[in-house]
Formats: sequence, C-alpha cells, structure tokens
Amino acid sequence: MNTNQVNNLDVVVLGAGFSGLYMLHRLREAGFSTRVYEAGDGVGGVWYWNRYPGARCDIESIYYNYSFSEELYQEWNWTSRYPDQPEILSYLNYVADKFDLRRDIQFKTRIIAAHYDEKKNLWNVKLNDGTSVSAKYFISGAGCLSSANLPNFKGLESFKGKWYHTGKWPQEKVDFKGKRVGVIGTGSSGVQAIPVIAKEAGHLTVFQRTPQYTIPARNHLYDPAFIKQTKENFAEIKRLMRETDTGNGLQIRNISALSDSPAKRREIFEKVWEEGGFGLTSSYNDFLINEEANHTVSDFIRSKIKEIVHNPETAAKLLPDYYFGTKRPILDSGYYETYNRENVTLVDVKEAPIIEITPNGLRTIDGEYELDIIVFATGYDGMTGPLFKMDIRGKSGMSLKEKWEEGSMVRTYLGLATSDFPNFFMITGPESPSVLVNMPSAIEQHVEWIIDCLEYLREKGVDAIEPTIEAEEAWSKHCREVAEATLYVKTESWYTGANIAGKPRSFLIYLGGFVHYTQKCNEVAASGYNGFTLS
Ligand code: N01
Repeated sequence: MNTNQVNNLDVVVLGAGFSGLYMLHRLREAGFSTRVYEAGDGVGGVWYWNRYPGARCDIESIYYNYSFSEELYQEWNWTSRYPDQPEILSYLNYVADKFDLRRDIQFKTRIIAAHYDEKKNLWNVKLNDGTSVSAKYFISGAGCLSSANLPNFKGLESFKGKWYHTGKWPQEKVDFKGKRVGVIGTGSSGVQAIPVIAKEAGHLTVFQRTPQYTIPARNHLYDPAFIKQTKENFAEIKRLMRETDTGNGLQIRNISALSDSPAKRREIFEKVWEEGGFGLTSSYNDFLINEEANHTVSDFIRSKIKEIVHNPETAAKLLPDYYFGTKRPILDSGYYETYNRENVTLVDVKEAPIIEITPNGLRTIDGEYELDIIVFATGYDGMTGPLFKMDIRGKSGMSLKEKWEEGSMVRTYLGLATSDFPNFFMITGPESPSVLVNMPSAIEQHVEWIIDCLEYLREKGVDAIEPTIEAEEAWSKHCREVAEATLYVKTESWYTGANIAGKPRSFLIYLGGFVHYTQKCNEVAASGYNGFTLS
C-alpha cells in the first residue's frame, strides 16, 4: 500500500517484533485503523536481526511465547528447552500468518521522525522512503535492545577483512572455516557465539574487557509427552507468565543465602548448576540486595570456572569480580570449556586496551593480532537508544532526547508514557520492568494496558492523554529509590547506561517487581487514569 494513502490513521506502530505484532492484532480487533512500520524485510524484531551463530533465547520456550491465545499455544510445538533464533523467528512468522497481520505492516521502512502537531492533535511520522503518515496515536514497539553499539574504534574503515555486529547479522551464513577470527565482547551474545565460532574457525581470539559469570543452559530436546503436558496446563503456564515476578516459570525461593550452612548451600548450588538454566539465580532471595549473600553465589561460580578451565592463567583472566546478577545473567553452552581448545586464545583488553583496528587485524597496547574476521559482540545502547534513533518531538517541538538528557534524567510515568508527548506510548519503555521480566509477559501486559486505555478514551470522547509532571516525577523517583536499595547500581552495565560513552547514568528498569507493577498499572486504569491529564 502506498503510504500517501494512509494519512489520518488512528495509530502508527513502530516495529514488527513481539510488541508490534501483538499491538497490531489488538488494535485491529478493537477497530482502530493501524499501520506498522518495520525496518527489516520480515517480522521478528530482535529475532530478525540477531542471526549470529549460537543465537538462542535463555528463557524456556514454553514461556517464551504469547499467552493471549490458547489456540495459538495449542497449535505451536517448541522443540527444545531453549529455542534457537530460527525457531523463534518461525514462531513469529506463524503468528503473523495466523492473525493475518502482514497486510497492515510496511516492511523495509524505518520511522525516522515523529512530531506531535498540537493544533491538529496528530502525530506526523516521517519514513525513510521520503513519505510521511499521520495518526492520532504513536506507539513504539522499538524494544529495549535494538540499537546496536559499535564502539568507535579508530581504523575500522581500513580493515581489509570482514566484520559483523551480532545484532545486525547478515541473512547468509558467514563462513568461519579456517579463518582467523576475533570476537570483541563477552556479554550474552559473545558467550553464545564464541563456542560455536570456535568449532569452525582456524583460530579464535576473544577480546574480553569484563569477565562474566555464566551458568550452563543444559539445553535439550523436549520430550513430546512434556509438551503435551504443558498444553494441558495452559491455564497454569499463563498464570505463571502473568502473575509472577519472573514471568518465566521460575519461583524465587523465599530464603536468604545466609540462612543455610556453607555445606547445605553448596549442595543446593551444585544441584541447580547440574539442572542448568536460571535456577541458580532464584535459589535464594537476597543475592541482589545483600553483599555477603552475593559473595556466596559469586564464589561458587568462580570455583566452577577454576574447575572447568585447565590453564590456570586463562582461568584467572576469566574470573569475574562484580556482584553476580548485577549485569544480565547469562546461560551458556560450553563457554568456559571453549578456552580449553587449542585454537582459542583469550586476551584481556582491560589490562591491554584495544588501540585501533588495523588493515590486517586489531592492535592492543601489547601488539597486533592478525584477523580475517572481526565479530563485534559489543551490545546495545539499551532502553533509550532505540527511541533516540528517531527524532521524536512532543509539545512545543521539544525532542524526547533533549527532555531526557536534561539533568541526566529519564522521566516516564510507569515506563508507558512521558509528559509533553500526548498520545505517545512505549511498549516496555524505560522505567518499566521490561528486560527483568520474561519479555513476552512484559509486552502482553503493556499492550493490554494500552488497548484498554485507548478504548476508554474513545468511549469517553477524550482527544489527548499525557502524564502529569508530578506523576512522572514521583514514578521516576520511586524507580531510582528502588534501584538504589539494590546491588545493581554498584556495577557498570547497559542497565545503567554505563556502556555508552557520554550517556547519562540512571537505572532504566523498574525493579519493584512485575506483580506489584501490574497491580499499580491496573489501579491507574481503574481510577480513570490517575496521574494522567485527559483533555
Ligand atoms: O551485550 P552486552 P550483548 N571494547 O552489553 C564488551 C540480551 N541478549 O549483546 O562488560 C571492548 O551484555 C562489553 O564489555 P564490558 C540480554 O539482555 C539476550 O552481549 O562493558 N569490549 C561486553 O563484554 C543481554 O544482556 C540473549 O566491559 C567492549 C560486551 O562487549 C543484552 O541483550 C542473547 C567494548 C557487550 O555485552 C545485551 O547482550 C543476546 C569496547 N569498546 C543478548 N564495548 C539471550 O536471550 C563493549 N564491550 C540469550
């Protein structure tokens, strides 16, 4: 459809990932004329772009899906405990087909600007094909981790080999066979890619700045009997997704790590380590609020690294020293074991920083490493980055970036909306629980809240909604206070914006719990949208 023909829509939605697809489905069901713009040439969002070797979700597949449609849940069969990227992409394509979503999605089209016109009470949305559309509501499904961070290394343009970022991986297979490969970064993406690349490459050099704690995933194929059972238990799965703090079936044991003897604790840690997955993170309830409790689990993982990695010097370089869990916990498949391979070298770039990329490889202060391929597993400008990629302007032409950079302070109400930007909503926006909950759970809760809100406004004949300054300042203050009471803020991570040079620091995720948060959102809706101005 030509975009010139779709002016004066009810809603423009950005992105056709988990958020945009469900938002579109619900908006259409509720009778709102809607158009989704998606930069990729297919659905999937992060799962469209993250095609790097080893890309896999670290939430168990039976929870990493939508719960709004029992029919969909009954129809889809996950094959393994942790779904890989192709399987998740197939699932989202299946969803798009089942609900006939593609006819309202314009692919290969990036939203470059969205300006609110106060006189007309419309959002003017500019697209990268030179056209524009207007709509009453603008909803971002840009996600939390869609703005790749490519560090500004000197000399990258001179590199004669090939280079890739994990978050913008090409569609065709990258051939590592016999090649000298360098991977920069050891977060979730690097930890997944490194063991797979190592098996194919001639030689792999890993450039590590911060060592990471990772836990074995112990992925395995699902037994069909297990899948049958989960389908029979759909109502319970849905409850676990929507009414628990993790949203992913994990129950945090309500007991302090310090209340057990060291022997008992070790026994529990060994058991959950053997089971694999995030059971370790939920084995006690105070890892993230009590330093001593955190030492118990951090020490345990360090002991495992020393056990697994044969070369003591390499093992020493791999030992993390931040509080476990304050960077995003990681699941791996043979990560530490990979350093026992003959064709893998670990370089500590905190000790010997990278100076530049050269035509033939990469130079640290210790010397040059010759490489044919460089993989940047260097992460994302999280939470605000995807929104700042566009020029979003609210009342009086004020840009979202200017607003949030003023006083180094993101300010939102419930992470859903921000004052001076009427009729603009963010799905899993900054200061909502987002990435600290199972993402499909967080997304469904936001989409359903937004749709209820739009229906309410339509019914009441309200033209515009935006948070009051008081409500958003109180919410942002509450978010900061909750974060300050935890160990999260003691660690530099993408959660705090510390991974991006010059980015204002603030904890961008709500840590008060998904259950409490959902309750608060429901109360706001039930009160007729307390904390919002309706006009
Ligand atoms: O990114 P990251 P990611 N020089 O920011 C290093 C989700 N996710 O793409 O820690 C050298 O975690 C950086 O070092 P340091 C998940 O939420 C989920 O891996 O800043 N190194 C770090 O090692 C995750 O948390 C899944 O010192 C540099 C790495 O690059 C989030 O996405 C899979 C550098 C970046 O790690 C992001 O994960 C993948 C520099 N200049 C992602 N700049 C699953 O579901 C950065 N680094 C499994």
